[in-house]
Amino acid sequence: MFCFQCQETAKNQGCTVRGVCGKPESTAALQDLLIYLCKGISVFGEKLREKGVVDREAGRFITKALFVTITNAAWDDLSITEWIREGLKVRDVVAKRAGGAAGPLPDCATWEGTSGEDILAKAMSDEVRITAADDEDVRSLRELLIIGCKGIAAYAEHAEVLGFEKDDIYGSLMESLASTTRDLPVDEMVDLVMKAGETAVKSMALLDEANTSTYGNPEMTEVNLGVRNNPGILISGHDLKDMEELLEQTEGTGVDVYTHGEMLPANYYPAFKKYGHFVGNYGGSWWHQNEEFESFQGPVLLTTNCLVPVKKGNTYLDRLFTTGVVSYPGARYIPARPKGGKKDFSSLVEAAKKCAPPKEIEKGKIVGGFAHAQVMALADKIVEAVKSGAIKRFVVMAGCDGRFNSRDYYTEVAKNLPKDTVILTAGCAKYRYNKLDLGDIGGIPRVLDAGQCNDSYSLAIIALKLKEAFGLADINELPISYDIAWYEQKAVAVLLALLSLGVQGIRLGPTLPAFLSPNVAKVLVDKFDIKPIGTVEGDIAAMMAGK
Ligand code: SF4
Ligand code: SF3
Repeated sequence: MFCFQCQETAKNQGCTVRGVCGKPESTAALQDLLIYLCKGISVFGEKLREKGVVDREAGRFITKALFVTITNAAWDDLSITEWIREGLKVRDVVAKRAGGAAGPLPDCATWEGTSGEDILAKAMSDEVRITAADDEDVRSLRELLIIGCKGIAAYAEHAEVLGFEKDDIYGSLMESLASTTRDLPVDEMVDLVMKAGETAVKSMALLDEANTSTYGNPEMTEVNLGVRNNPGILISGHDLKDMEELLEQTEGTGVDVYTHGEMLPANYYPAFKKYGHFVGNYGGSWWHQNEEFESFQGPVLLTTNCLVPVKKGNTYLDRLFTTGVVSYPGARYIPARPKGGKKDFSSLVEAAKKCAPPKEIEKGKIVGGFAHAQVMALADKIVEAVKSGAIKRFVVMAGCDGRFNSRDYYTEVAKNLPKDTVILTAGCAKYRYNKLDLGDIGGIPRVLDAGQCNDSYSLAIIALKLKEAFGLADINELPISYDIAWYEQKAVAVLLALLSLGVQGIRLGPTLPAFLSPNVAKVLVDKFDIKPIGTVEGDIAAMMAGK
């Protein structure tokens, strides 16, 4: 196997035996094959696009399939094999629509396999992997593009679930994937990566529109961290449609609902806040789940990443449920909603009724809900605070959390930033500092949480609106620094989106991605002044000096 898609990859080079995340070789190989197949579908999708047609079914399949390959989502080889079988059918349909082959086709567009053995044998062959390209810069640019596409796909999939789709997002995913089957000049590959940044902005904007028009604008909210004395269901991941249906189906059953990890921002939406049995948030970011799912004592539902392997000795596997792109051997899977219908979460409710209430692990409240509409409602106050000097600087610290101690950096930056700074955050990176008491500036909390990682879009909108409010020509003239933490592939899409919006000088940590070859890293440094994080003191001093 070879996988270097996340920040925790072995030796910051690549996982070759088993993932640091726990991903076994067969799972990694099947995920590679699923991507390979998406490239094959895209080859035909491109032929259709030349005729001015975007195949929506193919677009939908590709968004889901790429999402399946995101870190910490799909762990069940049987389930990934089913996705591959489904992909082969989708490819056949698109190939027919495209009028079959004109000219030679790459292997990803033609190979066939039906039995589990055929599929696994193909998955284990080297040709399906990114390492099939010898040149490290080619490999790096292709991987950067595919990884960016995974993040775009995840956000596009969430929007699609809510009925929001754009052909140009699907088209751009197919263009990107098909491009990796051809030998292209480096400049063209760099252009495709930049274009993926634009598509990332579009997909986050679309998801923002989908979320806010369906559930209302997130609003400033105090989220309860304690527990009540009823059985509960814990919901994690990013899928708000699952949240909606779970809340509906648990109402009046005597079962409470709590969020975990990246589902915390569900607490900020008016459509969810109205439920009396929606108690609050339980625990921290994804990598604490082995302890926190254990002490929760009730059913746990993973709607998307991050699900990590259940530690030996833990007892929650028989109350672990997955849905959507998530799968785990031994966990119960909630099937997709039938057309026009809803998912059926009754098995979770029944399981919850037999469980003890959650054990309390903390008390108190945290504040969040500062997506663009809420921040703009406070705009006068914020602009005034900047003009008077009460707020000297904003530091965007969005992104992911992760297991490594090196991420203490972000806690220390938050603690040591001068008191006249405000942290803008989104994504599970926030758990490194969202429970610290950092105070407020004239009633404006010093940590403004916009929501999930995709709500980094809100932070970009806020920056663009502040640029207008201050009458500046360039977003980089604002008193804003970017100190971004990444772990999985959505954060890469967010990064490409920020670059496409013209943001310069982003600090990225805790390490630069292993999939950036020295030459590709140099392009990003020269073009966008991206830099790795340094020391806490050094970085704070540099950021406060506008560097
Ligand atoms: Fe390694 Fe990360 Fe890939 Fe898991 S997802 S195999 S930790 S690079
Ligand atoms: Fe976190 Fe997995 Fe990336 Fe949506 S839940 S940010 S790591």
